Amino acid sequence: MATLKWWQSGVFYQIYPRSFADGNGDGIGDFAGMTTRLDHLHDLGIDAIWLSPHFPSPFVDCGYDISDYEGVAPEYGTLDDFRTFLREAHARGIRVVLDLVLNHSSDQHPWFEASRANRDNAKRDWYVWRDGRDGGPPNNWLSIFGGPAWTLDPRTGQYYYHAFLKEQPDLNWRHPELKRAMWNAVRFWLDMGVDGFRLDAIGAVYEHPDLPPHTVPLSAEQLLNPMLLSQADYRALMRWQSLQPGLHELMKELRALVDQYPGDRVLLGEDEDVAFHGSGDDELHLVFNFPLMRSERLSPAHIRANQAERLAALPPGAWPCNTLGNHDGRRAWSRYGDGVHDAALARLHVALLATLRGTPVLYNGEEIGMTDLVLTELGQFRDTAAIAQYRLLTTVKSASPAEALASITVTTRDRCRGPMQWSDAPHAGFCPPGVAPWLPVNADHASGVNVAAQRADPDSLLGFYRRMLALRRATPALVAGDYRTLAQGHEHVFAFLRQDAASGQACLVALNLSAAAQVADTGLGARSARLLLSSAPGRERRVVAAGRLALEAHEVMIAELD
Ligand SMILES: [Ca+2]
Ligand SMILES: [Ca+2]
Repeated sequence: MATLKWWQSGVFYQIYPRSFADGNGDGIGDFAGMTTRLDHLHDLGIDAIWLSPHFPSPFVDCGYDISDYEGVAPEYGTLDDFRTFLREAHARGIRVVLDLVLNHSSDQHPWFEASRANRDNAKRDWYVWRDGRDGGPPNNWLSIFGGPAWTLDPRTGQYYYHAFLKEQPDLNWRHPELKRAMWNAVRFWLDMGVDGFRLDAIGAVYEHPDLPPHTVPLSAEQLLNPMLLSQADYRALMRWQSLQPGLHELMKELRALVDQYPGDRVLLGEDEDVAFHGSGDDELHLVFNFPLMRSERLSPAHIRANQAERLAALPPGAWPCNTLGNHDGRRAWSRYGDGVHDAALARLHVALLATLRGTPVLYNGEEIGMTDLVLTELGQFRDTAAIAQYRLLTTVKSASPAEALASITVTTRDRCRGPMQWSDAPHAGFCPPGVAPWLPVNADHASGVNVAAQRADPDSLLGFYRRMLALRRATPALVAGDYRTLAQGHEHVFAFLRQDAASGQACLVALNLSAAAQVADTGLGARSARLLLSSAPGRERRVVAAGRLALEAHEVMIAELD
């Protein structure tokens, strides 16, 4: 295990800063609040924080529209508050990884304000400007959030390109000055001591310079929201707007920059394409295994197929990275639950992430079983994309307000961005009583879904997360071991072996994803194993017959082979 880097052996935890902890009592999360809650993360047993964007932003796309790459959003505090947070995290052995949005800035970034001022401005070509055609936009490209990807700027009579919202103009990465300015921002944070970056939407960085139109025959209705298309249609639609030549060279360049710093700074890509590992170790260190998430239920067949495909696809030297939730999707509890056994399933989810080969990335609130936030009035929504979708539904598609509200309630990204639930106090202890939090707090904080209640109860989900992460930390086979599936054809039990050559340790992991007791033949014969962890209450047998596992309903069983 000694040869592994911290980002291989460690557990990552994503914080959505606006919703984590409010330190100054204005209803918005901030660095002062995050700093006071670092002990929770230390006790949880994580090794690194990935912070969603904390930069100054008009917040049109929830912070992913940045107006200063070297600053801190005033509502989150000051650079000094950031430095304090970083120092206190490091003092607890926790690394800090920032979000890096390369594709676009805010339209209120001074770079764009200069760029749009006139055609001769030195920063004109830091963005993607083109003349219109036949009285319309330069071509038929679409924004990933819906609508045309081009917006006319009357001041100079040209269109600018935006892969996302019109308030997020794309940066032109073919311009050397722009590149230099962004690399300076990267160095600014690395010099301060941050431990790396999670790269946002990297596939969109370059677009085809000749602007070939897309030729996907889709209905006007389908084109309203490209994010709802099938993977194949979406890829075809975005063929000239994503994954263009030059991207891997750019990643290599960024990697070389990061490698100039000591301490194994890390790059984690918001992309599932293993090509971003380069030859294995010359582009990004980690690339998310998003296909694992892409299932309504986490069945043994789905997980086995995912692992077989994923591990085979990684280039030599590349390290896997698994996650089940983030700031864009649904809460894992709600998404993969069945409405009946959700508490047991949540234990299986963290056990899966903590025992599969690769780096686990957790999402804040998962450890206490936070559920999807259900908003009931349009005025509560903060997700601009959802509000835009509501307008679209009620105008273009003639939906009633109630129908449109019902639709966006289940698709909005706000559902997983509710304030962290610290206690059963008003607003779950996120912000003071009498202050309105920026998004409503889920009512279930009053019935046990909070940190304080679960800290006091070793049998809580939080207690299980802590046991699971502590076991991972103490067990070389679970971190460094290779991976071999057992009981291959079992419909309900996902079982596998993690064997670490260096320590000689071998661990058996068995996850019963069904609500009934199961027996699984592992092919390990008469070997015995010593139980390290079980989620079944009162499991007394400390020795397990490794060849034939008897599992209780939804049991997580981890045992070390003798
Ligand atoms: Ca605040
Ligand atoms: Ca771009």
